Amino acid sequence: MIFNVLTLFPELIENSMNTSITGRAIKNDIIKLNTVNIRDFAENKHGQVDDYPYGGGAGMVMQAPPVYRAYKSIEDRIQKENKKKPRVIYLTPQGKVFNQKMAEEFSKEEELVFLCGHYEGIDERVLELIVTDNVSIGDYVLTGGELPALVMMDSISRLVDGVLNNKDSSVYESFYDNKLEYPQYTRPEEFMGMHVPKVLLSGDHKKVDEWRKEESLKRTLERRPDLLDES
Ligand code: 6GU
Repeated sequence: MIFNVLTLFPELIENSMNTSITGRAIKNDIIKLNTVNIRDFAENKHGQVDDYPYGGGAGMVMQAPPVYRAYKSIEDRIQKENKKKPRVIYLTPQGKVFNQKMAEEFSKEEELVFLCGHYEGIDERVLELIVTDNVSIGDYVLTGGELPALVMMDSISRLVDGVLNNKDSSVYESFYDNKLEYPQYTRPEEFMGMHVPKVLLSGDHKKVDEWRKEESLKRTLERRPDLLDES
């Protein structure tokens, strides 16, 4: 999987992605991160890439030409490699709300492009030209698309073969089968007078499995009953 990120803040993307599990996957060449600084494609020597909105109003708008040229630098490379045009994801609160099913779908692509906007957004014409998917990470407002892109890349990465090892196993987890994860315990067996559920110490794998399934369902009913309607 190659993640291409068009952004004004490449160091934010790189610092985060080079940390922890995604960082290990990048080191091991299982995923690749390619950040493209939109400012490098500015027309003027000051590197300005935004301007006042036509029609007036608050804030600044990112200009179409630098965004287009930055995107084109990725597309040209992909075309040379005889690969198909990648999906281009624009991070916007106006997009479809991201979920696990979308993460699974995106993880099947061999390459993705994330477009991160700032200020009051990006000139609509370049969006029309290059964006294939508008995605939001929830109903609240952020200052830019970088954190949403990082959220998406994190969740997509862990679905890519070889990113997780046994120790960070992904079989039983929240949203596996649209259910929340069961509670987990580790040593010590007693903490502040609270004990680990006896069944987990029993060594009876069948009983443990049953207990976990039950807790999973109980927890989902209590905390996220909306998930059960979806499945
Ligand atoms: Cl994807 N972008 C921005 N700027 N704000 C958001 C968002 C995205 N998703 C939720 N809020």
